[in-house]
Amino acid sequence: MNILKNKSVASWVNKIKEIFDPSEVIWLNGDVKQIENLKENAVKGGILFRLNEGIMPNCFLHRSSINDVARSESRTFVCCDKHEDAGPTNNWQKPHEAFEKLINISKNSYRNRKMYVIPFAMGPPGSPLCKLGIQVTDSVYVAIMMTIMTRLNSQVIKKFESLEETMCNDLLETTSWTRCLHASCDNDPENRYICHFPQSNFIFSINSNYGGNALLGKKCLALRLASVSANKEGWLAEHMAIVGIKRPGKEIKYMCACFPSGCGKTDFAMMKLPKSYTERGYEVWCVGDDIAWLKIDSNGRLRAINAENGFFGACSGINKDTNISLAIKKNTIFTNVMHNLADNTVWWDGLSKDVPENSLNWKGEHWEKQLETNQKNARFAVSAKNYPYLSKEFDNPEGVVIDAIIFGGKRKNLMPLVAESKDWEHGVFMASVLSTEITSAVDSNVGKTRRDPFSMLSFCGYNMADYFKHWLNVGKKLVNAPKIFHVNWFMQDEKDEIIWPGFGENIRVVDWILDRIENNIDCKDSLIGFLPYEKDINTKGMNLNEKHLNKLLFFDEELWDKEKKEIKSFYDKLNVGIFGKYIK
Ligand code: SAT
Ligand code: MN
Repeated sequence: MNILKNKSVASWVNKIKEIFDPSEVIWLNGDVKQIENLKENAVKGGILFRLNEGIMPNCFLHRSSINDVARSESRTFVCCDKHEDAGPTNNWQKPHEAFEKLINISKNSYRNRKMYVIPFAMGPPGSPLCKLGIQVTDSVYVAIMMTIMTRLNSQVIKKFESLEETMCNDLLETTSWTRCLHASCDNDPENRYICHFPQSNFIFSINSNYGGNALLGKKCLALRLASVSANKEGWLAEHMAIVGIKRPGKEIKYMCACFPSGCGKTDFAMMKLPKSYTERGYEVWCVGDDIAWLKIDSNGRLRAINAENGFFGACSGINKDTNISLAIKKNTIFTNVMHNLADNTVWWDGLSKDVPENSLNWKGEHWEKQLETNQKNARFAVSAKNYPYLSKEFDNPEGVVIDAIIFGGKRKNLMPLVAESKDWEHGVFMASVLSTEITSAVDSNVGKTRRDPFSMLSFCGYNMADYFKHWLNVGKKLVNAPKIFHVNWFMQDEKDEIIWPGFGENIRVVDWILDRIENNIDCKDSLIGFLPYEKDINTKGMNLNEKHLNKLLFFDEELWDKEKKEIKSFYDKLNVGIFGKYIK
């Protein structure tokens, strides 16, 4: 096998080598031994710490630079010829100007460093939606994380070989595979840029090694660039989990779930059912937790694949009673968690009641009780295959048929526990105004709502108003379109306490959704969509009184009148000229 048979790959990598001047070039091929070597070298270089082999086999801890702990939205750009193509929700720069600026900052920055070349696929290699990319980076941490989060194996390399490609002469020329150029530089936030060039199928990211800024197959390729292609080609690249639900005596039904961050998307994807449900034979299978690519099949049905190969999740709140904890017992890279020196393991908020006494915080300093912050955006990265309840359809190149799409935000009132959209268009409208209440005490906007359409505000690579239209167009082509639902797990009572317990108990709402899909039950009509009758939500074994249930299933039209005003001004900012009938 020789990937260099592909002329565009060979010429591009050569050019990058000339400009960045590394001491050595290392081609990754997915070989287990090679990855072990990389980890070993990272340990020697102090980039990774090997954790307790007996308790957490093949697990490592990494600490980031202290100013490189999150996605940098203000430094993220869509670089296309016309500003209006990026739309009002994206930062924009002219492609040549951005490219020159980044090259000037980063050229020669691989000097005395190794350059890792990572050929990867997003989506199963046999899938019609599969996309190929090559990431080049000087960070061994980023290279190792890429081997977890993307598909990297001999099948992928064969696909590169079989492409008939010519030389890549100009670095802004387009190629059929995505060029992902990453340089750590000196992690300087003032010179940090994450630039997307949709016309060139190219991503250029410098001065950050953080997940979404540096693992360029993820948000950059699989959402921002892919959403642009999807708009042109008639499919969907979405910020959604994919979950299969098995009910007793029935086939597994698959649904997509779309919740803005902090609303429990990963918990939903890896839902742990209450005992009363598992005893009756209910099962939940995870296909994906973050990014879904959806395509209309030859029968006019929507099918979804998970674009990724692993999970890059937040650790906070994970404890031994969650299903997620089963995925991260081995083969996991932890970033910015606490290091428990007593047994060389890791710790984060919520893992157990007390912070371990003898431990280092995320910066590697000895933890002292008076220090509040001990971890920073603590994360895990692990291959999907590590999760015991991964769906057997995970590698299915055709994907799974989607019967429902569930959108949900965090609202203390207004939005009922669950509402079924009246039709596709109404569902798209509801998703376009998806919103969460800002609860973080550090944010000066506390109490206000943040609108995050389709939870894609940070990830749609083109004009958001065109994105809504694209969703409407896809709906027109579907036969038996998935039903669209809106959920709200966060409604509060008069004492400001959240009424619904959430987590595994959400199966009770999913049950109603499946009953609606199967036409088993009736519903109430309302302005916001079809609502459940109280009797159709199973509350057996729950501590929920009738008053609370009524509140959860009630739609307040007075509040909605106020909301409509907000939506109008939001649409004005986005230049959305459709959906007028819903906000009259
Ligand atoms: O880095 S990711 O974008 O994958 C996760 C996050 O920070 O939201
Ligand atoms: Mn995400």
